[in-house]
Amino acid sequence: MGVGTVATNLTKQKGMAMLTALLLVALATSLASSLWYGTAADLARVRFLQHNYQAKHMMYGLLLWASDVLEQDYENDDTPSDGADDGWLQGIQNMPVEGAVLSGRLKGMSHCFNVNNLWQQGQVSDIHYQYFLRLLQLMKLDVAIADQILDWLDADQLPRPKGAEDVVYLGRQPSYQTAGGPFMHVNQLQLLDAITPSIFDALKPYVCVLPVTGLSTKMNVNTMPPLLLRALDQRITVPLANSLYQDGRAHYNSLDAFFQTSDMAIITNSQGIKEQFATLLSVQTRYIEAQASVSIENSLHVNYALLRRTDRGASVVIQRSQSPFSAAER
Ligand SMILES: [Ca+2]
Ligand SMILES: [Ca+2]
Repeated sequence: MGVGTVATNLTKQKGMAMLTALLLVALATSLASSLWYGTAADLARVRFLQHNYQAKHMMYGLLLWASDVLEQDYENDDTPSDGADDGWLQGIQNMPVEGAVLSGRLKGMSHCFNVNNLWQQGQVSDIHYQYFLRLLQLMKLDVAIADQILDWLDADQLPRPKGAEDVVYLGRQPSYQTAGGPFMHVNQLQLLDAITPSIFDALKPYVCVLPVTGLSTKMNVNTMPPLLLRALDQRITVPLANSLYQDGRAHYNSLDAFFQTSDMAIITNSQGIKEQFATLLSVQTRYIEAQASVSIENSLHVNYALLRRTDRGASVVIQRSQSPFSAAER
C-alpha cells in the first residue's frame, strides 16, 4: 500500500465523518423543529379551545343579562308594551370583562309579518292570508307568492291555483323539495318560484320567519312600518298610516289606545274589525334577536339567539345560530 493510497483513505473517512455529523445535525434540527411545531400547535389548539369555551360561557351570561333586562322592562310597566324608545334596545358596547370585551345587541322581531302564520294546525289561517294578499297588492307584487308559501308549508303535493310543489323545484339545478312544514329562515323565501332576488329585496323589510307553536305570532303596532299598517284595511290611507306610525316613535300602551287614535276609531267601530285586528296585532315585542359578541385577544366570537318573551317579560332561547335570523343584507 503506497503513501498516496493511505492519504486518500483518510480523506474519505474524514468526508464520511463530516457527512454523518451533518446528517445528525440535520436530524436533530428537524426533530427539534418538529417538537417545537408540535408543541406550538398543541398550545394554539388548547388556547383556541379555551377561548371558545370562555366565549361560549360569556355569551350565555349575555343572554341571561338580556333576559333580566327584558323582565325588568315589564316589571316597571303597569300595562307592559314595547316601542322603539325602549331601554333594552340600547344593548351594551365594548364592556371589558376578565381578558375579554363583550358587546350585546337586542333587536325586536315583531315589526314584520311572520309568513309561518299563514298555515296553522293543518289549515290556511284566513285572516293572515287575506292580510298577506293585501300587503302583496299594496306592493304590486304577484299574489302567487302567497299560494307558493302555502304550498311550501302544507304537507301535500297538490299545487294551489298559483302555487308550486316539489315538481317545480325538482327540475332545478341543484334540485330541492318543499318543506311540507314551517320555514326555518327568512332567506328560504328566495327558493320560491315567484320570488326573484329583486322581489326578495323588496319583501324582506316586511316579512320574517318565526316559529308558530299553537298560537300565531302578532305584530307590534308600535314598530310596524306604515306599509304594514296600511295592509290591515284598505280604508287606512297613507296619511293615516303615517300619523299612526309617528315617525317610528309610536308607543300605544294597549290595542284599545291604538284603535281609538284619530281616524282609526271610525274603522275599528265596524262590526268584528277589532277582533280581526287583535288576531294580527299587539303592543308587545315577544320575539327578539340577540347578538352576542365576545372578543378575546385576537379572536372574535359572534353568535345569535332567537328569544321568546314570556308574559312576565323574561326571555327563553328558542334557537341559536352563527348568523342573524333577520334577512341577510346584500
Ligand atoms: Ca306542500
Ligand atoms: Ca299544496
